[in-house]
Amino acid sequence: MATPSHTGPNGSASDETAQRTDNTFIPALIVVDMQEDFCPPNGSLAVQEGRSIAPLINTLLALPGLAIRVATQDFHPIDHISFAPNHPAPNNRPFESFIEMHNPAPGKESETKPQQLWPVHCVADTPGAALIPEIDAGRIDLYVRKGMDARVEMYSAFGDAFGNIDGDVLTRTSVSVDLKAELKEKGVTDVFVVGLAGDYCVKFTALDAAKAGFRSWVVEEGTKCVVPGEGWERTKEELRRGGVSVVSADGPEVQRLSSGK
Ligand code: VGL
Ligand code: ZN
Repeated sequence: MATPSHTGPNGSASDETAQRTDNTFIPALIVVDMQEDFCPPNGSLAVQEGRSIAPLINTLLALPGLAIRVATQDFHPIDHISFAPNHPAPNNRPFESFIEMHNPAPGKESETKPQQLWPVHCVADTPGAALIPEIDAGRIDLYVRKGMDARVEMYSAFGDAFGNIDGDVLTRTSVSVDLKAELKEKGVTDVFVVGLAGDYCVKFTALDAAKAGFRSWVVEEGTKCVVPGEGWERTKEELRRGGVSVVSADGPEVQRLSSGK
């Protein structure tokens, strides 16, 4: 067979390899979950200093080299599996308790994962799910609402906790947009991720961007964590292991977004 060694049987590996190795630079910015419920002073799951990153995020949103600017919203039904009050005591303490979650994909129900419980947050169509007004929403090209299937957690904007992705039947009930398909359609090569929370939705979105074949970057000053300090240090190690680079807003990678070159 004359098949080149980097080409997978279905051709997908060659697509992704090509994107990583050529010099094309078509960057996207993903602004993750800059919502009232994740921000002080009133958010039900407020991340320390969460609101303080809005000015930097607006500076990034204004950079002319970006091909697409995406905002995600955690957008849960009131009976969502991650809400502590939806489970019986005593194992229903927000932040502390874990329950067993089943993969809702047909035929995969025996697959389970531990799921951390949270205070009720970002309920669809409530003020807590709104983007904070400090974010320059006029720059957003595409909104992704996620976590809409009550049965499963979805930290990443690309797929749920079991990796159900690519616009399959299940994921369509959990997320409003097939983000990988939208970015590929625009020819995106590089994904820059900022927002809340660094140790949850930013982390899993950036890891999934790398898995989807994009170069993936997290801008460190553009995120805050549920567990700052040690939690962020652990997260950075996981990001590195997953092929994601953590960069500074002052560094050359972000500088490149000024020109798009
Ligand atoms: C998030 C916890 C629960 C996040 C979402 O946006 O990081 N964290 N749901
Ligand atoms: Zn959530």
